[in-house]
Amino acid sequence: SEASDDQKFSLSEVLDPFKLCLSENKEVYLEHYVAGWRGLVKFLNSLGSVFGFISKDAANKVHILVNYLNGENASQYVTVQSMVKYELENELVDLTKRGSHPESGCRTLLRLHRALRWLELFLERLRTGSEDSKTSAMCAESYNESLAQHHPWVVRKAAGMAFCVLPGRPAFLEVMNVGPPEQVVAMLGEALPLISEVYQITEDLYAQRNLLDLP
Ligand code: 1PW
Repeated sequence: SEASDDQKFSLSEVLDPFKLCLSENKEVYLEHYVAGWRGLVKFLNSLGSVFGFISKDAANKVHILVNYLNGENASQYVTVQSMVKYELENELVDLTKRGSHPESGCRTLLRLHRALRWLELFLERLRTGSEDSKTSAMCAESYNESLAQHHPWVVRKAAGMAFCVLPGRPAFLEVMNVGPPEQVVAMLGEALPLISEVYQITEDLYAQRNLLDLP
């Protein structure tokens, strides 16, 4: 709700949902995936207005997926696996060029999936970095290794400018609102393997189905 969005962000709002993402047979629950992204959007908003254009796009995509989760075909959208199966079998995905399904669950999730890799790389750098390491550089490096490859020049430029104003590591860890730095590092160490697994399972699924380049 809007009211809870005003409250202070805590890193657990991102990490807890990703911890709940995997079912027993390693399927990815869309509900928790989307909840993790909701937390992330809130986090990006707390970093200030320069992150607005970044969080706005992520928020739009979250919104699209929430509509599927609550829509008339909700039962098809329980896991990423069931979503992919359902949308492909019913020809609800534009496979080669944009057409009548510009907001399919598959292509929408793919954008968040690519961005999740950025997050994973960035949080790993944050976890292992020293007190004086530059978050702006860590953020830019992670971005260049992942999401940047999918962005046109103008977006890369704008993202680079946003990274520049990130606070130093101590202040950054404080914004995460978990406690002392050691505690943030411990929390990241616990959650990152799970984020990484969710990422890899989604990546394998999309690769198998030849969906990694959806327009
Ligand atoms: C501090 C750590 C930050 C990690 C969070 C990652 C947030 C990712 C959001 C990036 C959005 C950049 C601007 C939007 C670009 C869109 O064109 C692009 N969206 C994404 C998520 O890459 C592609 O979506 P589109 O245009 O094909 O609908």
